[in-house]
Amino acid sequence: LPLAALLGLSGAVSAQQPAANPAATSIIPQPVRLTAGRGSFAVTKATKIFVDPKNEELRRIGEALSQDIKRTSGVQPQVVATPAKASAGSIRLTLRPALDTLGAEGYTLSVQPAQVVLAAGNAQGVFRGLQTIRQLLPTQRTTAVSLPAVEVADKPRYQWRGMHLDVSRHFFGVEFVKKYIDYLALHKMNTFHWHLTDDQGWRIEIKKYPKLTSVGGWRDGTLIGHYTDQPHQFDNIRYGGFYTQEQIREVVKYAQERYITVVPEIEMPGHAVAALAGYPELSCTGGPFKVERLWGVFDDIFCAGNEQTFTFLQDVLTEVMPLFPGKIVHIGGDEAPKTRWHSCPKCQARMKAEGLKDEHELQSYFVQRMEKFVNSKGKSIIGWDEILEGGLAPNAAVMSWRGQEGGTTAARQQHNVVMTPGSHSYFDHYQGLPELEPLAFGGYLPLSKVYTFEPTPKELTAAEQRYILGGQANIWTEYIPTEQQVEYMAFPRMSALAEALWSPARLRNWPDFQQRMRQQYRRYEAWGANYARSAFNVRQ
Ligand code: TNX
Repeated sequence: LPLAALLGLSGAVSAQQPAANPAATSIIPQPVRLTAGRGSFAVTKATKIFVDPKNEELRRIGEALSQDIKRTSGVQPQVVATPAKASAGSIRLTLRPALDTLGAEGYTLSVQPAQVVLAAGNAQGVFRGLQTIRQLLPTQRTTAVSLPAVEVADKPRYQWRGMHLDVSRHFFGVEFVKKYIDYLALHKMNTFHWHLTDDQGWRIEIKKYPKLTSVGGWRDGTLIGHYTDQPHQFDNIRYGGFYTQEQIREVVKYAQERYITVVPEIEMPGHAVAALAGYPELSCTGGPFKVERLWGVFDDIFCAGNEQTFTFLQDVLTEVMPLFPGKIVHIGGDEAPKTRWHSCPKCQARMKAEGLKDEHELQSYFVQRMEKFVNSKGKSIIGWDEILEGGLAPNAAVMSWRGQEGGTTAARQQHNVVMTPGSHSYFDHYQGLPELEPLAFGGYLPLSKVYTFEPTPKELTAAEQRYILGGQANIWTEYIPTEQQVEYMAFPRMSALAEALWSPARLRNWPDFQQRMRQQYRRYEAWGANYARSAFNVRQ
């Protein structure tokens, strides 16, 4: 089979092949191999979507495609289970064991005037391929829907292609979170990192500790304007919200149906003020505390000298883990000042008893205890790169945010790594000239820079590079109070990120990407998504 050849390194790519229909050359992220053909496949009233019999997943994917076609044409193709080969004149979604060579998410797509065949080794691959078909559809309603002829063979470069969302600093309801997951799916992303707890709000119901949400889920107001050393002004409006466990399950199922893994983050030991507001006995001083209205890093964190802290966090994780079928739990670990631990007799006693030489080693002890617990339940942890300090827990993965150095160090220690450097993947930073942009978190991250994001450090050996699982962008929401603003910060940068993480590095081509983005902007319009025009207009 010329499969290897299809995916071979030498093939021509779309960028060099002009096609009649711009949609055919405007796939984002750029597929591994794409050849524009002649003519197009016309969708008519008679068009059917054939799926392998008795395959519920393919049927669901077929129904999704049918809905899409209905939205553009008004005609809703019927989804029918039929044996192979009956696909002439129609669209077929099918599993082919031979395509396992493309990995868990690879697929092939053949659009010819006579028929469309989307095939993969498993349903997940078919779902990724569905996103390519979606991009071939017209972005505006028309009675004459057709797909440009094209041959695609495709698979992702990285296995972790993630987007994070901070729902603590500002809260976003279930409906928006689902929409966000849809946006990820459309970009062939596969991981949603849900930042559920922080100083300004605890957002997940824990039945054993109701005050986490009844107290920790609400704050007395929010800072107005930028966090500076000027006197602070607050709006004094009670603000908050949280997800019930039932809602969490609903979101997780929604993500699962889109082959997206949800990684929950429960912050420890730092960024814990909202939790401490409900349970001040878990701090070193005993409190009292109020849910934070300011942004930043706070001295009061979970007390490492207090056995109750560990019992509490294990209880919390015992409720959290069964809600998320994914294997990985994010335990935070970032920005934990050691001020309180330093002046806490119980923490000092613990350090002495355990032979720990400083508070960094105490944090390492903390994380290792939590890791043991999580591992005992068949799951593993990931944490921000601070968890390297004082010694990495034996099975922990590292999320490298303070540049890529932490990730590089972790990979050398044979630990899995997700790269999410502030320099290339912080979507809370400005994407255009700050004078012309809505208030953001400082930093300047234009679209062109996201496009150059390279998760694999050159200085690693080939063996070490295998520990780089992929990359992710983070949307911290201190200055992002609305859903529209989340979309504005996400788009168009999510599209550049998707290509950096999915497409082979050798196909990265900024002018060609910009050209394809013209069609992508039309897609944003069709989705009803808000996006930054400024990213397109200012210096890149
Ligand atoms: C640092 S990134 C933080 C967050 C802030 C973010 C703002 C990280 C692990 N911690 O708490 O929201 O900067 O860019």
